[in-house]
Amino acid sequence: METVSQLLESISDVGRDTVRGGYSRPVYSTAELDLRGWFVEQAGRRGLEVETDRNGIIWAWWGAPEKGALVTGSHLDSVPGGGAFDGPLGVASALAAVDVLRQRGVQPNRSLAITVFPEEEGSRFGVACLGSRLLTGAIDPDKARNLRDADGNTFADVSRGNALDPEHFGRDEEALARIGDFVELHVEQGRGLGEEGPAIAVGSSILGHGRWKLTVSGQGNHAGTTLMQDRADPMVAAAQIILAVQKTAAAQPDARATVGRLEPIPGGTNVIASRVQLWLDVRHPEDAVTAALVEAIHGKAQKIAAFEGCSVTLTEESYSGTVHFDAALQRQLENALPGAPVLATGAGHDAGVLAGYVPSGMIFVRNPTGISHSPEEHVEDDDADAGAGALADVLEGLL
Ligand code: HGY
Ligand code: MN
Ligand code: MN
Ligand code: MN
Repeated sequence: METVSQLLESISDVGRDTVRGGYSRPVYSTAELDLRGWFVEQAGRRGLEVETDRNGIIWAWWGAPEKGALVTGSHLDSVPGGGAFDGPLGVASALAAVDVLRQRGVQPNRSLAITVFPEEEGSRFGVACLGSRLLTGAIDPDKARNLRDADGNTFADVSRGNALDPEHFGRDEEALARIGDFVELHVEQGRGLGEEGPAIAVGSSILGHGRWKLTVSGQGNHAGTTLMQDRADPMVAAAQIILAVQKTAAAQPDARATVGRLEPIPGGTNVIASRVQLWLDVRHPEDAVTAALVEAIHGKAQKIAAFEGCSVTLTEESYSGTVHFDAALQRQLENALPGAPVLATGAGHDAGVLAGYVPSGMIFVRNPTGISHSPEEHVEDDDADAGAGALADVLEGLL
């Protein structure tokens, strides 16, 4: 029986990013497809029946596919330069938990499925939790089909290239009915679990979060022939906007706002950009406050752009309101894990999308660095195994 660490070790060379460090495993990239292949092979070794649904979600069944099953899973795609655990820890722990349950001689009263959701990070097509949003109908299939990656490929075309028919994307009543309860194990991505004390926590809520794109348009020109006073440089406006984002969020308790991605166009060293795209990630427990923050940022951006002789547009890419997990299921998780702290998370998850449709819950495993979406994300071997044991305890109580 392999430990979680051994399972993760077996994929530790897949999708390494030698430029950024860490891992870059965009959905349907060679790396993520290799991880999908690894999962299918691991599931096959355990005699789990594997199928991929019309939205690209992989289901590995212990027992016949049926309504009201117990489902656990996570994702295999990553952010650019991400850590080894965000996503794969939940999938590897689910495989290890099946081994533990079988070793305990557990005879399930209902089928158990392990799921792998595509595009949880939204790193390639821009919308996070794209697979679970399609499954639940939380995103319009047409919008999903037309999402484009940085190379201009549509999600429809890339999905078609992976044996899916994008015309079948959308809410899947039959698949949703199969989820009686959903539990996701995930690496803790903040400092919620310190070095001392319990290594496992139970999730209670997910902070509301959204993504917006700001496009600042100026006058593209030559870096050498354009006098400073004659410029309308969108990069100069963008720099001030990023500062305004930080100041606006820092002044609002519990708010978080980030510009993690910025693209000058055309992006030449000796070229004054004609426009700059910035992607904004704003989060707060209250949806109305998030909306007010975005409005304030947009207003400041318009003033800054005008001062620099530029203009700015803002478009919403995706939004998920604050989610509280199913109270009864959360209590069952707490009963199965006596002494485990209860943690609200600032990170989005497929469990958060599903929480709006089926009983959904999460458990978190200690990350001693408290850093995530970075190569520094870490889980100690013992804690990883404790996580699989905790997941087995939780699942046993629900089977
Ligand atoms: O962005 C998030 O919170 C998650 O990691 N997708
Ligand atoms: Mn993540
Ligand atoms: Mn994740
Ligand atoms: Mn020239």
